[in-house]
Amino acid sequence: MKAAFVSIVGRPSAGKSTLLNKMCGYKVSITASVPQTTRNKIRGIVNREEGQIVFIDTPGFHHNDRKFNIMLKDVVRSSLKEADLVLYVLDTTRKPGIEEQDLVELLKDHRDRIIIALNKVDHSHSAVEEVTAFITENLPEVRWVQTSAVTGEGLDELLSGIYSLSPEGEQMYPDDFYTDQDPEFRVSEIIREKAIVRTREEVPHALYVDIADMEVNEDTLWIRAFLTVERESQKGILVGRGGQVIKEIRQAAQKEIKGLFPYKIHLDLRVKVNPKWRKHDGVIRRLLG
Ligand SMILES: Nc1nc2c(ncn2[C@@H]2O[C@H](COP(=O)(O)OP(=O)(O)OP(=O)(O)O)[C@@H](O)[C@H]2O)c(=O)[nH]1
Ligand SMILES: [Mg+2]
Repeated sequence: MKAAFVSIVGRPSAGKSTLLNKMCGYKVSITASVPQTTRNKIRGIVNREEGQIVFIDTPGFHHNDRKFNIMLKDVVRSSLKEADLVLYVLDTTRKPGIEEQDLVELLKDHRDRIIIALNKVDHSHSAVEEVTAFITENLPEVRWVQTSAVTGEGLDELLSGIYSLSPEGEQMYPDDFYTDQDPEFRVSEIIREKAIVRTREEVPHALYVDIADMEVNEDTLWIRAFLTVERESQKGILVGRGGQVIKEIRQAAQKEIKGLFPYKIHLDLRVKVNPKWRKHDGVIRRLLG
């Protein structure tokens, strides 16, 4: 049977996580319209008769000098080393820029084990011809498929292409696994997504989630979590007037978490300030896994 690790790389917001979720049939990776939503290597598993594909979603590759971004790039480089194949996702609603050039340079040496998704073809601003031309010029010989992670267009073809490039091997996870993330991590990601979509500008990037406690007592899963930001002003935004924003985040997260566990959910969610956490290697390493 076929068995492969496939690393999903691409510019922030290209649709890597949305594509992964659609291929797996489950939401394994959070998504949002702000760039750099994904911070960890997240595994999503596709099981078919032909074999098992383990996808590794990666943080978006970003052309920026801040420490966090440099470490994100390292994550992309290391997953190129670890994976059998690379799925390179391009957003066809944006012209290929300096980030694409950087990525193409990194990928050139892996030409025989790359497949490309030209994504968001459903979008009214999709300039698919232009982006296809960029690829045929810079990565000739590499197979590409036009996809929409929203409508599912092209995804069967993409998966078939991935299976055909995959080596033979032993299955790595049981048939019914669609991810390997531990419960605490999934809970923290759901909370983070709900906070990201309700805030803007610098707040989505300034926050991380700490799970202080998670335990089952009779029929209820008790979760105590902190949304951590860098500044008091950001804390104010997350709490909102009269606590409205944090309440909405908690309710939305609780609802989604409920779908994952056979328990009632009690989520105690608070906001905490940890100045400059993005400058501390320790916190960043822990977050990037
Ligand atoms: N119209 C359209 N929108 C898409 C498509 N794929 C993703 N999106 C949207 O694009 C935005 C970014 O999607 P993500 O899946 O979070 O992108 P990503 O590449 O994982 O981004 P990072 O984790 O930040 O690197 C979200 O608002 C998605 O809904 C698509 O095929 N068509
Ligand atoms: Mg993502």
